[in-house]
Order: sequence, then structure tokens, then C-alpha cells
Amino acid sequence: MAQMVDEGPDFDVIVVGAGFSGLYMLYRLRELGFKVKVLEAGDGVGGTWHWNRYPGARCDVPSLAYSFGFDPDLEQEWQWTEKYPPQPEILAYLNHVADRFDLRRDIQLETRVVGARFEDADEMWSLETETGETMRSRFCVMATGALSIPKNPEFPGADTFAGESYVTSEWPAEGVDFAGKRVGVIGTGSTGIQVIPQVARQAERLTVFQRTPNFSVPAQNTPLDPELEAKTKAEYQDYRRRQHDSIFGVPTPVGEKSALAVDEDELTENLERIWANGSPSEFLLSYTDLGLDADANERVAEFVRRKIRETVKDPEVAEMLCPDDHPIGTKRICVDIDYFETYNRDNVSLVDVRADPIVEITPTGIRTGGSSYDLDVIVYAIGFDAMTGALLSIDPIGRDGVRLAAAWKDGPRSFLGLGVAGFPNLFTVTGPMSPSVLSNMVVSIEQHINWIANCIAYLRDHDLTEIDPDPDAQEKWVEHVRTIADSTLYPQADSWYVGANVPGKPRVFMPYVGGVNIYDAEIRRIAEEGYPGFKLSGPRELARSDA
Ligand code: NA7
Repeated sequence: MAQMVDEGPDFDVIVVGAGFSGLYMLYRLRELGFKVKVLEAGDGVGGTWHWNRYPGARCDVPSLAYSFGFDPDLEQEWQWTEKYPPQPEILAYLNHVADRFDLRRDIQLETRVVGARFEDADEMWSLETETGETMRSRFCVMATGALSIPKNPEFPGADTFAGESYVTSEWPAEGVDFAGKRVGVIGTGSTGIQVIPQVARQAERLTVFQRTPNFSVPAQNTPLDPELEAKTKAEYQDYRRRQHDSIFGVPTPVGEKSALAVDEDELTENLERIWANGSPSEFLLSYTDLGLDADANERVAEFVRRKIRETVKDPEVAEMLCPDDHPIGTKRICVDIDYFETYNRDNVSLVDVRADPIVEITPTGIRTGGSSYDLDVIVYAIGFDAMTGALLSIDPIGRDGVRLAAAWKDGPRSFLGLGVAGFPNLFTVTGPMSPSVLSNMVVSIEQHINWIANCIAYLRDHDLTEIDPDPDAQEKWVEHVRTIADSTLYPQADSWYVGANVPGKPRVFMPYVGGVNIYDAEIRRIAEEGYPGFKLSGPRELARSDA
């Protein structure tokens, strides 16, 4: 008797995550007629913007650029209120998108995916949730985010603290009252730099525990300029095209001179102008060699240090805040509102925990090698297991039972950041080896979602059931990503781009530095040419056992 293993899939595609990526993936796939389910761990949509509700949370990309371009009516009707969008407004926008396109009926909230296995016999992904539910689909899209797994508070004794502790990316929806409290904030990355001025305004005392100072430029945030809004909305299509044609996904003037070819007055005048614009991408693109030449970089870095010294009144504190261990731009430049000014407040002090590291958290506060700090509240702004953390927390099992953690034991390897050899029909949105975190994420997400949707439709239209990156093509891409990163200053920093923030993580430069414009052209070419570099195959004979 022939017995067929042919239980059909529950869905054509399961999408993990309901942030910008998952919402747009659902929209596109549904439009193409696929049966889709989105599984989301949170109790609401929004991804990053659902979780990161700490005071001061704000995007470092201007609101007119940090939004979807797929629907002309959506982009006309939505009103941003500020130059840089605050978290509650982005979350409201994403909820609006979910409602406007009737997306919620295919999204299952409070459903954390904990496992995924490719079942070779019938070319199907089987996903398992935290509650033990399983679901099967032909394709699986990991829209799990690049910065969605927080680093654990890794200090001994963290759970003995008798006061309140908060992780910025798991902030309570009801907020936190700091009034009258002694607060410690650990971490001075983009998040710390946003939350510190807010806490300082409310707390009785704020102690900032800084290991590494960061470069930050002022947001120069304002209510959204109505003229700029009207002008952008009048030519939004053209603006979107310029976004996709740019390096970082934000139309930005690009400097044409070497920083070494200008005298001090010209350099200062130019950087003062950019400083007043409040644009980190303009800073990065101010000179042709900022990211390539250490001396050129140092001239711009010194301009920012000068600004810090001018702003912070106590010269010793100012010196502690001046970054000196990495070229400017090789860690994401922070964008702040009154960050350095905050250190002029009487209720704020700065502790250098590189010089005097945190030894443990005690029931009453934080103990470094040399001192103890009594605290009522500890805020952990210590970052994420970036780019690979969310994928490895699911640790999909691909062909022949190979786990992603095994395939990536020496660091991530991916073809185009879209898929991994040996994991057929599994797509990663803004995965490692794509521009991802080095860009306006919405632009990179749109590029990936459009590519994945078109690819799945192509397979259907050509009676194909499987797509898998070719290992040789993947190795060539990995090498290409490494070569171009190595031609820049980026790998010099101990950044989360190389995994340096997570103890034991293999050091691999993860994002593609070539720019969203060049990357877009490459993935479009591959689609247009029928997916060279991928192995495509048709339905295999289903597994049979004859008795
Ligand atoms: P980041 O940029 O990784 O910053 C984390 C901060 O926490 C950084 O200052 C770290 O210092 C500090 N940190 C982490 N672990 C420790 C320990 N063990 N002791 C002391 N200090 C520590 O994360 P963010 O959330 O701020 O920003 C991530 C991205 O989100 C950002 O780039 C934007 O794209 C949005 P370190 O530098 O490691 O010495």
C-alpha cells in the first residue's frame, strides 16, 4: 500500500513578525493572492516601535523619509508632526497601516515562534510557537528585525536589586515615574543618549554609567515644516525614487571634496552648516573620504569633540564624553536632543565604567571596583544581539537537519542577506550581508519585501516549489561583503556591526556597506535574470513508503 505524506500546508507563507516588514509582507502577498499568516510575539503590531517605548524614543531618520512609499493615498493622508518622528507617532502610523489595509485578520498576536524546521519530504516549513502550536507553510519569511533581541543585563547580581529595573526595549506600556528617585542608566549608545536627558528632567539624581563615549549630532528637531511637507508630498514619487537611489535611503547632499583638501576655515564652515541641519547622514557624506581615510575622518571627529567641549561646562566631564576609540561613523552616529547639555545639570553625574568597571549589582545599587552607588531605579540601555540574535533565537533547522546556529558558528553567512544556503524557501528580511542597519530601514525593508513577494510569485507562476541559495554564490557574496567593508574604516570599531557588544559572538562585519542604491540594482538584476545564484526546483515526488 502506498502511503503519501501529503498533508497540505496551513498557509502558503508564514511571516514571523508584525513590524514594518511583516505588515508590508502581508500586504504584498495578499495582493498576489497567497494565503498568509503573520505570527507576532508582542500584544500589538509595530515591532521595534511596539517594544521601545522608553521616554525620548525617536527615530533618527526624518519622518517624511521613514514611511512606506507603496500607497500614494497613505503617504498623502498621514500627518507627521515633527522633523524626527517620536515613537508614539510611528507606532500610531503602523497601527493605522494595519487598520487601513485590513491586515489584522491575518495577524496572530502574542505568538512567539520558538522553532522552525524544513521538512524535506514534502518541502514544507513547520513552525512551532511558545505555546506548542505548530503550523506549516511552503515559504517562511523571517521579518524578525535586526535589533529585536535585547542583550541580557549581564552583571552578576542583577536579579538581587531591590529597586526597580527596566530594560529600554522592554519598557512598560504604562510608563515609569522617576520623580524623587535616584536613577542609574547603564549605556550611552543611541538609546542611552535619548533616554538620559528625559530621565534627568524627572529624577532626583541621575548617575550615568558610561563605558564608551559616542559621537552624537543634535537632531535640531522642530515641528514638521509645513512648506517642506507640502513640497515633499507634491513630488513624493520622485522623492521615493531619490530615496532608493541614495546611499543610506535618505536623499542627502553628498560632499565632493576630500576632508584633507580643505583648510580649517572651510572645514569648520561646512560642518557648522551640517550641524545646524541636524542630519547624521549628511555628516557621514560630508567628505568623500570620511569613511575611508583615518586622517580625513579625524578632522571631522575633532570638530565634534570641539562641540562637546564647548557644550559641557566641566572640562573633566567633557573629556570623558569625547569619543576617542573609533573613527566617527564607524558606529552609528547618534542623534540627540540636549544630550551633552544634560551633563551641565546639578542632578546628573557621569561614571567612567571603562576605567572602573561595574563589578556587580547589589540589592541597593551598582558596585564598581572602586565605588558603590545607591539607587532606586536601574535602567539598562545596553543594546541588542544585533542582526543575528532574532534568527538564532528561533534557530531554524534546514535541509538534512542542519541548524542555523551550526551553519553560522563562525558568524553569519547569507546570500544577499535574503536567504541562507541549505535553508530552502526561508527568507530573511534585512538579514546580515544586506544594507539593513546601515540604511533607512524602511527603504531596505521595501526593497526586500518587494523582492521576496516577486520571487514567491515567480516560483508559483513557473510551477516551481523550492528556492535555495547556491553555496558557491553565497560564499562569493560573503567575500564581496567582507572585501568592501575592509576597504573602509568600519571594521576598526568594536561595534555591534561586528558583534563586538555580545561576549563570545564571532567577529564578522555583518551589514553590506555598498549602499542601498547599488544593492537594489544587484538584487533587481538577479530577479530579472531568473535568479542566478539560487537553485530553483519543481515539485519533487512526495515521499512514499510501500508496504
Ligand atoms: P548600543 O549602541 O549597542 O549601546 C549600548 C550601550 O550599552 C553602549 O554604550 C555600551 O557600551 C553599553 N554597554 C553594553 N554592555 C555593557 C556593559 N556590560 N557594561 C557597561 N556598558 C555596557 O545599543 P542602543 O540600544 O543604544 O542602540 C542600538 C541601535 O538602536 C542604534 O544604533 C540605533 O540604530 C537604534 P560599549 O559601547 O559596548 O562599551
